[in-house]
Formats: sequence, structure tokens, C-alpha cells
Amino acid sequence: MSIYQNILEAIDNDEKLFAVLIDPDKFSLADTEKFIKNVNASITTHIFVGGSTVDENDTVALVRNIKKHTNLPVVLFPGDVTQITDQADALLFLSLLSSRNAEYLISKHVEAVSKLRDSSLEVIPTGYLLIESGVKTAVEKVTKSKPIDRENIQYIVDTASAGQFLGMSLIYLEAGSGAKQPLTSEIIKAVKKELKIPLIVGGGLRTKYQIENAYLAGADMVVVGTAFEEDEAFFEELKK
Ligand code: 1GP
Repeated sequence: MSIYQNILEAIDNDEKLFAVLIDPDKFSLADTEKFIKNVNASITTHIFVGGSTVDENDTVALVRNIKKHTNLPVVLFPGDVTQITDQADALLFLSLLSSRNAEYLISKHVEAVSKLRDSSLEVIPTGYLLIESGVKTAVEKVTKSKPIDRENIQYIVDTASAGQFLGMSLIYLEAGSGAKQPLTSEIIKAVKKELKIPLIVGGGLRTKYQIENAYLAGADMVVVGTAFEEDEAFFEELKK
């Protein structure tokens, strides 16, 4: 079964999905075995790998290493075409729908095709929306695009909905890595109400309470990166 089919099935069974995001730029390969041991023993259902600024060969090395220690699906969440490797299981083919910068709406995607044509990677079309979070995040800097105003909920909903009409398989609502404030329940609820496709929520989630709130508001999958980077003890906190 494909990873996307698995996601749909989990949602049908009322299971909540949880992705740990590992940024190759901020992670030491030597820590892989220990970190993945913690991941395996946690509620994690998916491992996401990607970052805004990653050196060319770091992603493939990290993905290979991760795969040695887990059977969980490894999904690329790339900041750039150079982060695509068929050592992973799937690729979130992200279009930055909140942006008006054509590079991240379509250009990078055309560039990626030569890498994908003969690859076994499962490609999952994903509408990616960056929402303003109180600080200028790496996504904003790298993509040179403005996030959507978090007060403008109707515009956020309409953007997600446009992604659905365009045929995206997933919507990823993003406050940005290390965001000061995660997305509010109000935003998540409003977007979820409009969607028939799965909703991923990430950015700035640092407590179990915030994660539970995101699920309660309608997130089908929650993504956490920074909280684990800052302190691996967060795996223990999640078990409580
Ligand atoms: C970033 O949504 C992910 O793209 C995760 O964000 O690093 O803030 O957990 P954090």
C-alpha cells in the first residue's frame, strides 16, 4: 500500500498521525541510532527529512542512516531540489501556495522532474501554506515570500481550498520551524472544515498540550522538529 493510502486509511480509522522532522543541517549523523531509537519507541508514525538550507549530499547520507534503524516511512520535506533522494520512501511535492514567488509555486517542480522520472519515490502533491507566526522564519527568508496574515482566516481557508481544487493530495499548514506561536485552533478548525483531503499542521509546537489541541482542532497529522532538536527528553514528555 502506498504511504498516501496508509495516511487515508489511518484517518478512516480515527488514528492520529505524528511526524518527527529531522533537518539534516541541524542534525549530527553520529546521533542517528540513538535518536531513531527514541523515535521508534514513541507515537511517531512518519519521519520527515528536510530543511531550508541543507548541503547537497547531507540528505541522502542522513536518510540512508535513518533507514538502517527504523521501519517507519521516511518522507522528504525538501527545501530544495537538491534534497530529493530516492533512498527515501516518499516526497512531499510542495507548492508554496501562500507565496506569489513562481520559483516555489512551480519552477522548482519543473527542475525536480529529471530527478523523479526514473525514481521509485512516491510523489505526494502537497499544498503548503506558510502562516505568519510572530517571527521571520527560515521558509520566509529562503523563499523570499510573505506568509499569510494569521488574522485573515478566510484568506487562509480560501488558499487551502484553492489547493484542493488544484488537485493537491494534502494540505500542510505551516507556522514555520521554530515559530514563536503555533497555529491557533481557530485557524486549524476553519481550514479543516473546508477540506476533504488530509490536513498536516506544523511549526512551533513545543508541548503535549499544543499538539493535542492541534489534533482536537482537526489536524490529521502533526509535525514536530524543533522541540526534539532542543531537548530529546520531549519524547518522554509525549508518553505521559
Ligand atoms: C517545520 O512544521 C515543521 O517546517 C516543524 O516545525 O520545527 O517548529 O517543530 P518546528
